[in-house]
Amino acid sequence: MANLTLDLFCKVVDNFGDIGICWRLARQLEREHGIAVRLWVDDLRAFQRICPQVDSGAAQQVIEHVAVRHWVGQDGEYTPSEVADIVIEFFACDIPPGYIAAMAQRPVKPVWLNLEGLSAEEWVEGCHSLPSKHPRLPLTKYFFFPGFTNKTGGLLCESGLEGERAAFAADPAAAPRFLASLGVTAAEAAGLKVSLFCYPYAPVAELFAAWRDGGQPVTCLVPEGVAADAVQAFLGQPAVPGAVRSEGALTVRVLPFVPQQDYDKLLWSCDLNFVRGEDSWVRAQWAGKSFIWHIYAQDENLHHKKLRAFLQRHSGGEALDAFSLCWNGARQGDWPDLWKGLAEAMPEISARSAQWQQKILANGDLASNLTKFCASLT
Ligand code: TRH
Repeated sequence: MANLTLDLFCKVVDNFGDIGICWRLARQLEREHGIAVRLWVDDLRAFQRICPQVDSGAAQQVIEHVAVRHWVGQDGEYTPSEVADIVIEFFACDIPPGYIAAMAQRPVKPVWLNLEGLSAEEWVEGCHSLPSKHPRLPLTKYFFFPGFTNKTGGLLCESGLEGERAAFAADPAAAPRFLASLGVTAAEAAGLKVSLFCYPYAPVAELFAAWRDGGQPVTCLVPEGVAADAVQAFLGQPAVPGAVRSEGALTVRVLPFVPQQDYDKLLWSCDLNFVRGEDSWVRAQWAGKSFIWHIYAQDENLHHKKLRAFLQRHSGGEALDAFSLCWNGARQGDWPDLWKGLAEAMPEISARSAQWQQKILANGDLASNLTKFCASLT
């Protein structure tokens, strides 16, 4: 795919997942597929949280060989020569009408994709790669769905990721060194290490109480800004990086919000990872440790259906399913019991993770599938 150009449009709807996914995809397309990528993003501050090199005041900048444009609005005229060979809109964000008009004027029309959100539900297979003709212009847009089966676009996974993870795991000093760089003490690192990334409405206080009163020492590492009310209530002080408190068997420590590449290392360093949304959820699956997913809430509890679809596909076992359903408010349960069940099941869950990874990667990774799909259309 060398010499191709690609424009990826990202509207930050909420939090960090939109830009997290687009940034990951942009880098991989450039690095592994030799495509000249331009990433258009409307919220540079959100981008800066996961990628500190970002200058939030710059209209244009280049980061890791990816051209980044601040997408400031829908106005503006574009010439056909400004349009890329491949145009991707993330999550049905409306790209500027002037840009679409220029796409239609291009002698060779660009490949136009709408990259959708990840779901384990079966209907995704029927919608993946479907075309949608523009009502007026000679353009066709294709739906590209990430997913868990060979009838979907697969999942984002860099080619070197497993090698990096394995090298990190093989070096006994790597995790302690990484955690120490975030302020975690040796005593804290000796307990069961849990990273916590969830939405504010997760039952964090209930889980903290179960850990505090349980027999096993637990160190819970929480990036700044996550579950801030519950964390602050436990700490009895503002939840700023470095804040720490132990009570009973539980220690809670607030970490700085780490750059995206370091977030993988945090997942690799912990025994159990609480993740959320889409991108951290996928990374937890590559990390090969037990994980609990907090799904992004939708109206009419639609997300509970999505959660169940994933749990069924993943088959992590009864304890994991029960804990996950209660964590997401799809069921009520007793937290000390739920935790006891999960803690006992964790070695088996982690042991099965390699099998799960093989299954979901059998179909190839999303960036490779996407480039193949684009090639098939030209
Ligand atoms: O932040 P999220 O909740 O993002 C999204 C958005 O809300 C989006 O609108 C919605 O569509 C989607 O969820 C389902 O969760 P997610 O997807 O896990 O993205 C978080 C990103 O932040 C991910 O790329 C990892 C990164 N991250 C860091 O870089 N450093 C950190 O310290 C942490 C905790 C996360």
